[in-house]
Amino acid sequence: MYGLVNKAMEDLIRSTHGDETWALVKRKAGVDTDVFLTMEPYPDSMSYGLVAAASEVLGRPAAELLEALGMHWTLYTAREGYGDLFRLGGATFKDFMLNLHMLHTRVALTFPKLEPPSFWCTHVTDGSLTLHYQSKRAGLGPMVLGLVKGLAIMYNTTVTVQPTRAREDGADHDEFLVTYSLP
Ligand code: 1MF
Repeated sequence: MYGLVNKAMEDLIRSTHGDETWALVKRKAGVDTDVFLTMEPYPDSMSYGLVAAASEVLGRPAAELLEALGMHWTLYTAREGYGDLFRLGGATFKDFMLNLHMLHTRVALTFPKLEPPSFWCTHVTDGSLTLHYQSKRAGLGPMVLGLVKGLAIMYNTTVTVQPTRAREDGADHDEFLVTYSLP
């Protein structure tokens, strides 16, 4: 994954637990990269390793950290200069959900090493939708939960999100029931 993902994780852990803890996490994960480069692709195993190490160091389940990382991602990327992406994504939370796939297709055109997941929506009403998420990467469902919650904050919308089908339970892909109150 692009260095931007590891940087978001670094920013989250350093801001909540400090520089020392982050140094420990990196050491435990066997990562000796000093500075992650935003535009450089890194092996997925490095990001998974960092999450596993953080889980050990902080004594919190990996799923909880992934959710926190997802929430942080929207705020972090918006702050780090990808705000245009969010403007492109739509004026409301619901529009953004509907545009998620287009957005990744757009980013992937410019950054050929991006391996974007697929997102699509069904059962779309004024107050709810089913979000479908399919990825070549396993185990990142909890991150998607956090991503949706982060977007809710960004769009100042009250949102609930519940996993309804999971790949780890044998489903073909992950599904979430998302409800929202229009701002
Ligand atoms: O393959 C990748 O490197 C990759 C990196 C980030 C693929 C996807 C993403 C974004 N995605 C992270 C979870 C991935 C889960 C999976 O692979 O199964 C979050 C997607 C998302 C979901 C809900 C709401 C918003 C979301 O993201 C918006 C977004 C998407 C992509 C970027 C920023 C915001 C992005 C921008 C530049 C990137 C990488 C991602 O990398 C750069 C940066 C500078 C120069 C070149 C590339």
